[in-house]
Amino acid sequence: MGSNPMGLIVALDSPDRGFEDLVEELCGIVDGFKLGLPLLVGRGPVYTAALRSRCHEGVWIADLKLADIGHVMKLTTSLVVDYVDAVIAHGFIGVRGALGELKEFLERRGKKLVVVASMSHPGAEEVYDKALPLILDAMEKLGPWGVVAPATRPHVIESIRERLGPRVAIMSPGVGAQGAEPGAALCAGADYEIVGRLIVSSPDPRSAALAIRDAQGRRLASCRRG
Ligand code: OMP
Repeated sequence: MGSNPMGLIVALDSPDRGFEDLVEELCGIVDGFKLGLPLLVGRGPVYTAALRSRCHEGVWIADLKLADIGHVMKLTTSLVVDYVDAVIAHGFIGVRGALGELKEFLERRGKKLVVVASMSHPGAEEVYDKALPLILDAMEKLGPWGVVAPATRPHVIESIRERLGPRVAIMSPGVGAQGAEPGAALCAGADYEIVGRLIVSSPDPRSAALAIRDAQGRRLASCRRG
């Protein structure tokens, strides 16, 4: 990874609003869209196809946050796999009979697996961060296309990058509404920042996305100088 040092992925979570116009507006400005569980459950997986018809660019990710046995994760994933490029699962469930089966299922369909290595909320320090060495052992074995790591705790991103090397795509949520500043996760080694409310709740989402891109560029320039 690292080909696009300023990746920006927009999180679409709310089931209560139509995102068609927003997707069209942001198409080409951002690097992809992540569809959250409330949206996928509320609107149905096929809604993804309606959104994609508005933008054929970027990476489209189903954020199912899977945490189950392989058999059930494959059943869940099969509902949405044709409409997206990648699917997110939790990392603590392990490889055998779970993430390993899911990765094989996705790869047979030409799709990518993204695994949560740690999370952006404060409670992630209670369990997820403590389990990080074990989760990274599992990630080394598994070799997912991407991992999710918190923009709110850049040192976690740094340790993941150091351990898993340059090839894995690191995607970092927690920018804006959860307190991290645009560009901070990129400076720590992430490839993409995932941004929801700061963009989708803005009265002018296009300007908000462009402002975030500017801020990412400024932050990256300064951390690279330093
Ligand atoms: P905002 O806080 O509105 O920017 O949204 C953050 C998005 O990232 C939501 O779609 C969350 O589900 C997602 N997310 C986190 O906030 N924290 C995590 O640790 C992991 C995710 C995720 O997997 O995307």
